[in-house]
This record gives sequence, C-alpha cells and structure tokens, in this order.
Amino acid sequence: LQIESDLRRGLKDSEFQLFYQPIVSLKTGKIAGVEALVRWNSLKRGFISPGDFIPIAEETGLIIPLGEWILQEACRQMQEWHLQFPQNPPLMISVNLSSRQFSQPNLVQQVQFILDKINLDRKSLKLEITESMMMNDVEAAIELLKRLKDLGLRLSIDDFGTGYSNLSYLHRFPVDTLKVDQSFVRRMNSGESHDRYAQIVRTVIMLGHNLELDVIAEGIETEEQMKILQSLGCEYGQGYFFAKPLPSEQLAALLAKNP
Ligand code: G
Ligand code: G
Ligand code: NA
Ligand code: MN
Repeated sequence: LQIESDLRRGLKDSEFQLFYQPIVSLKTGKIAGVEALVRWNSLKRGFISPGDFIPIAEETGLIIPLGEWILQEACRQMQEWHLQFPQNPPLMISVNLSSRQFSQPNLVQQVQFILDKINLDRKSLKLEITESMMMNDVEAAIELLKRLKDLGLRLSIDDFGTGYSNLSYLHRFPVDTLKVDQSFVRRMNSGESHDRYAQIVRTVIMLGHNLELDVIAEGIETEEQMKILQSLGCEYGQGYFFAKPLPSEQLAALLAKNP
C-alpha cells in the first residue's frame, strides 16, 4: 500500500504533529486539561485527517510506533506546560488509545517506559479508551485496565453511550471519567429532540456520578448546550464553543490567560 509507506516515512520525517483541545471546568470556566489529537501534514499528500489515516495505521500496525510517539510527545509537552503554567490541580493531558494498541501484549511496558523516561506527574496522564475496545474479552480488559491504573495514571471511557457495553460491567471498570459522546450533546438543542436528548445526557451524568466518576461532555458547540450541561451538574466540557483542537503555541496562549 502506497499510503502505508507514506505513513512510515511520515513518522520518520516528523510529519506528525499534536493538536490540543481544551477541557474546561463548567464550574469555574478554567481550562482543567487538554486532549491530544494527532495531525498529519504529509509533504506528499498534504493535510490528511486522522479519521482517514488512523484506520490505516491500525490495519498496518503502524499505530504501534505512531501511538508510542503520540504518547511520548503528549507527556513531554504537558511536562513543559506544568513548569510554565502551574495550577492546582495540575493540568491533565488526555491521550487516545486505539483498539490495536489496547490489544498489544506489551502496552503496559510501553506506557511504563515512556513514563519512566518523561518526568511527568503520572496522575496528570489520562488514557482514553472506548467501551467497544473492552467488550471482546471483558475480564482480560479489566485486568489490563487495573495494570494501567497501577502505573499511577488515570483512565476515561471515550464516546460513552455509543458502544455496546453491558452496563452491569461499568462499575467493574477501574476508570475515573466518562466522556459523554458528542452525538447526544449536539442533539440537545435541535428543536423537537431537545428535551429527550437532555434527559439522556442527564441520565448519563447521574450514572457517572453514582459510580463516583467525573463526567466530561464532548462536542459542546453553543452557549445553550453549555448552560444545559451546567444545570445538569456536568463538571467538564469540551468542544468548539470553547476551542477547536489547536497547535501547541496557540494552546499555550490560552493557558497564559487561563483565569
Ligand atoms: O481530531 P479529530 O480530530 O478529527 O479526530 C478524528 C478521529 O481520529 C477521532 O475518532 C479521534 O479519536 C481519532 N484520533 C485523533 N487523534 C488520535 C490519536 O492521537 N490516537 C488515536 N488512536 N486516535 C486519534
Ligand atoms: O473520538 P474522539 O472523541 O476522541 O474524537 C474527538 C473528535 O471530535 C475530534 O475529531 C475533534 O476534532 C472533534 N471535536 C471536538 N470538539 C468538537 C465539536 O465541538 N464539534 C464537532 N463536530 N467535533 C468536535
Ligand atoms: Na478521545
Ligand atoms: Mn470522544
């Protein structure tokens, strides 16, 4: 596959870059953390969306070295921001794991290796996994999550509500955060469905709180959506209403005036 060798070369030639999207406290308006989102600006192909190249990186296995680079770069950047922008609690960095990374036998060693190399406070790293990644073999997934947690980092369930997870397992997943999927948040103010979707989101927030998890609402695009989420007691929000994913310099400019 041509794109496979382009990806491989892109990795070697540093064509990948991390963007960062703020995660904002809905109580204080302060940036509490950021999610790292990878970008590929290929010399040969131009800008390619991760929605297009992540699946190919997964199929070809290149997601393993790419994922390692993403994790290391995200940790390095956050360690630098901790020195530049100290706050209490410290800024969190969230990094997506793909399903292939999750089922890779030496994931724990790989994460440990990076954490040993980069001197980032481990509590400040959060790995995002989706429900569907855990449903193949639930018992094995719970064991793996426990081993990751034992490294001292945190975990969140991404895109919550869109997978096929069995709710009875949720209390056994050693996770810290639920991320309410964008598809629910977006529909909260679309006329007719307003009330129904707000009720769904309210229920997910209550579920998270009953399990003592923090809840992040994704895909907030309007002030109205933000206000509904505030009234529902959601702690954190993420979305274009606050900021798009930004290059590190632009994100640093936001952090410099973080209230
Ligand atoms: O960033 P958007 O930024 O367009 O990302 C599109 C898709 O690519 C999303 O599903 C997102 O989870 C995925 N994605 C973006 N960055 C990363 C990454 O660093 N690692 C993995 N595994 N997926 C990512
Ligand atoms: O799959 P995951 O949830 O990790 O991916 C996040 C994706 O959502 C990224 O592609 C990111 O660019 C995108 N995103 C973040 N905020 C918004 C938003 O407010 N609206 C929309 N439509 N997409 C968003
Ligand atoms: Na994510
Ligand atoms: Mn998500």
